[in-house]
Amino acid sequence: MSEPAEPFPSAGNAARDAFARDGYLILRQLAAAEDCRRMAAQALAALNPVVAPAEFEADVGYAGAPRGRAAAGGDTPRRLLGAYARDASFRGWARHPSVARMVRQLLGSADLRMSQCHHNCVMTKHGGHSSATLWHQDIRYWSFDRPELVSVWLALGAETRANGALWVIPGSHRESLRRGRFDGELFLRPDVPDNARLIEAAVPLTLEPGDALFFHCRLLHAAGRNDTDAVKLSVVFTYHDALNQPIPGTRSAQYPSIVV
Ligand SMILES: O=C(O)CCC(=O)C(=O)O
Repeated sequence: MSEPAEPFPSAGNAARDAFARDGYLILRQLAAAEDCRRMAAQALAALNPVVAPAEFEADVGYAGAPRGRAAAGGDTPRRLLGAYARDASFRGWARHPSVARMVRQLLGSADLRMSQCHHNCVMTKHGGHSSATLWHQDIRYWSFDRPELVSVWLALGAETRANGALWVIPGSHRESLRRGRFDGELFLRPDVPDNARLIEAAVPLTLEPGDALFFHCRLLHAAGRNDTDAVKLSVVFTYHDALNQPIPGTRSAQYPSIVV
């Protein structure tokens, strides 16, 4: 795994302050081009035929998703799961010193862990049959002592509004949101006026290959469909401090976290 082309920018107060204020931070060109190519090649090779474990468009239950695997587009792979176990290129990125150093600083962690239970995947958003992802916080289905986890989303190719890039609501990780603002699946209800006001502040994120987005597990985010012909590939891993433990018996505790 190569070191980034540019010396890693130290997460000084400015970066930490920006993350604390906005709930996310983008570091441009953090991953080397060669590492991105290796990960993309691995992901593409695992798409046809699909190498398990994977999640399909029919499984996600998002707005507009096909109703079953037999429906048109239902068997389109949406996520290649278990990325860490798939190839050394993913393991190298997950534990890359640049990633680890930044996440440690953002979480104030001296003993960092990577969850094998959440994200740990390659998002494979295909043109044609991809569904939109509504506004949500990742922590909604996660169970830890404290809602203090950071995910790192690495773009292996360009991410734009046309191919279904992420949108975020800056600062939303600091909002205290009552249960009634979310629907049964814990997506933000756009019909609630306070939510509509929040959503007005949303910004689209444009990423180039090698750009890494660090985001808080409470940050509200959403994403569009991929309306291009090319699959969009993004690698996502999630980190927590060793003292912020998954709750025993929950999905968050299904597999041990990896020491970073
Ligand atoms: O559809 C997307 O690209 C976003 C996925 C996402 O937000 C998630 O898995 O938490």
